[in-house]
Amino acid sequence: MSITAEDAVRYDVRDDVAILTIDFPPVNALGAPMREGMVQRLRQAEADAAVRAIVVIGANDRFVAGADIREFGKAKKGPELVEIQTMMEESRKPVVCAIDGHALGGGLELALAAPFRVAASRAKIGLPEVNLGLLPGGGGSQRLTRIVGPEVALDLILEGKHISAAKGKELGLIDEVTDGPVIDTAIAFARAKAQHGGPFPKTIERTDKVAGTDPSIFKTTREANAKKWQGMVAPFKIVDCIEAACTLAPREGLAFEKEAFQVCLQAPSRAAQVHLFFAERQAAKIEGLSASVEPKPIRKVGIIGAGTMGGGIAMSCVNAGLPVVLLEAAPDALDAGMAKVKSNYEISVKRGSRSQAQVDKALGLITTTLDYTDLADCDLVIEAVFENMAIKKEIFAKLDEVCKPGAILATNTSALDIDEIASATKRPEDVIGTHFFSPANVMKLLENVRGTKSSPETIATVMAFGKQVGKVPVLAGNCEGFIGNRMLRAYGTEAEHLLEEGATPSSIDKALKDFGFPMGIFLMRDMSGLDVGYRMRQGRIEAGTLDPNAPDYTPLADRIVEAGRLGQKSGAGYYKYEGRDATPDPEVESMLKTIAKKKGITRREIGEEEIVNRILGAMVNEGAKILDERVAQRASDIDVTYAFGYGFPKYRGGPMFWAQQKGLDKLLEIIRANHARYGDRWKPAKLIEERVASRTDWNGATIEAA
Ligand code: 3H9
Repeated sequence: MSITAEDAVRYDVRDDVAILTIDFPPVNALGAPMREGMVQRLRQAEADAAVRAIVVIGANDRFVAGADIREFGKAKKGPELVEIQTMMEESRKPVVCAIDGHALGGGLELALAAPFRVAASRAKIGLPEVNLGLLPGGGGSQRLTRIVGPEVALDLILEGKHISAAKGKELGLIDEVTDGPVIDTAIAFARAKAQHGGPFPKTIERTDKVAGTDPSIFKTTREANAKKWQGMVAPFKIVDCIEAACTLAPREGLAFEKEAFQVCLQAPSRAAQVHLFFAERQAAKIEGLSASVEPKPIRKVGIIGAGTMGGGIAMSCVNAGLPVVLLEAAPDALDAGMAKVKSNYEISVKRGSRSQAQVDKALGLITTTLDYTDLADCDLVIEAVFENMAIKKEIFAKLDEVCKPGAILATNTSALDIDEIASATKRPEDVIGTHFFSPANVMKLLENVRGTKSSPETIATVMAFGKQVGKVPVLAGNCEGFIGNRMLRAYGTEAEHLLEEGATPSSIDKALKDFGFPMGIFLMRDMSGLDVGYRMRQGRIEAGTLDPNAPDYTPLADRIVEAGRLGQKSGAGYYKYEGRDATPDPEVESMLKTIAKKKGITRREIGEEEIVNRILGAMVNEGAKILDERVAQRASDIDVTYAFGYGFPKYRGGPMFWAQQKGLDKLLEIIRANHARYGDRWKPAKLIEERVASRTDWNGATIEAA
């Protein structure tokens, strides 16, 4: 149902104050009806002889969440934001924005153009456009900089920070903060301003915080971040705009920002980041789930295993205020685990990311135990011991005995069969995978893995739990490696073949880094340690699911570990190390030559383009198979998995989005050529063939001819 301008902004008068209430669900974004409504209502208030002051407020405890992201890339209808801002700035009656919830992006820009702002203490404000590949394009880079100065503006806008109302007041962005109803404070404030009379302040004309700015801060910022921002457009343009706020006259600065905003809007990185914004929200939704299924409340979490993963998961829970019972098999393991948790917290206090009081509160929520019966009243228990099916089954059998009926029993396995683990209990409907990523207290992804018998309620609960602890939950099906690690294997295998054919660990890592990954695959493997993967391969060989004599088997990883090279921790792996500094190692090169010779491969020079196309092509081909098998609910879930769990550059939108931008037809050509050349590991996924034949995208929508 479309919303009219009159409904999007309501008009009431309380004595002599007009109240403009923005009511444009879901988040009061600056969509066309809302902009039109604001223009109409401001005119009405201006013309209303009974009105001496104007208050703008958002309905449903929200102010305005910014531009309507759904409008990007479409023809613009209705008035521009700037028209509303000019009306508020030029009004003869004082305009007060009453910020009750979020004032973000264009929402804060709207408020900054009003002469006054009051906020509820729970309100959050910020200019997070950078996360969408954009910059504040409604005057935010100019007005905010003029209020807080360039140093603070660089920090707030480049990081896309949401700050509290109290912090906003400290910085001069908010005039008054209240714990009571913000509408009452705003009305009283507006009345006092009307009483006092104009002219009212215009933020855009302030110069006190920008005069005499040292221009070197902009150069230093660009240089310091050049690597981090590689491939992105918005952060560089943000620095330019903040500099413009310090050097140009108000209207010129606004014009400069408008032009820079257009550049960002057209950049492919904007489309990619907006795709991820919606993909992240979509990922939380479970297809086919009846609306009557409610997640169970999670008030206490049990964690089994105080190793790196268990400790990190415990930190995620207590950081969100959830009490944790941390269980280990032996006292020394428990002590070592808690020592690691404490040292992680000490580092965060030293860095200033947490206060000592916050850390004390978090640590106070952890109870340690060696006794399974202490898990009896937990709503959710997460097992995070090492990857051994027999041990996991033993643990789940014990949980079945001690946990209360209806408790969710979850495993943090990264690859093992959830159904087999569930079979150790008499309640497989309560069993599910909750796969965290290391370091679990930092990484955003939570890959929840549904077993064949996991109940809808169990699935809904772990998805809601993910949000509760600040993660980005994605739902995967039960297969070896689920979504993330199954694709990682395809990608790793291709990288290993490239090595045998003539690439080097450093040439592959460089190509991946240039593509935008924070680090290449071989450096990453060296960092995590090579022995775990080796043991897992040996297990698969013993179980008969992996054949080391198959022609496609790539033995370098085994040879490296067998030579005592376990990665960074042993001083050598795919690279050799001086501390943390990696350098290419001729010994690995000679291992590769031996392997290639044995396989009859003539090694050759391999360029970056081929490396990227082969690695990403293999990854997407596997992704399409995952999608076809319904292991992932939708292509965008795979993008979310990779962007939040595997370092896939967000400005490229994820592997499936990348493939679609490149053209599924072009990708299929590459896959077919590789299939002809390398055989079955490149067998094209049926889904890609179908999509190309029907000229549709991953979602089945028709692709318009270019
Ligand atoms: C900008 O402002 C550019 C300007 O500088 C230029 C001006 C000229 N538009 O997150 P939720 C939808 S760029 C359209 O689950 P929460 C969202 O997709 C913008 N839709 O809720 C979801 O839909 P669905 C700068 C939007 O309570 C529903 O609302 N602003 C928008 O957890 C609920 O969202 C931002 O970057 C939007 N702007 O969190 C803020 N925002 O139900 C982006 C949300 O169909 N928004 N939706 O899945 C947010 O950060 C969060 O949504 C917010 C609420 C914190 C507001």
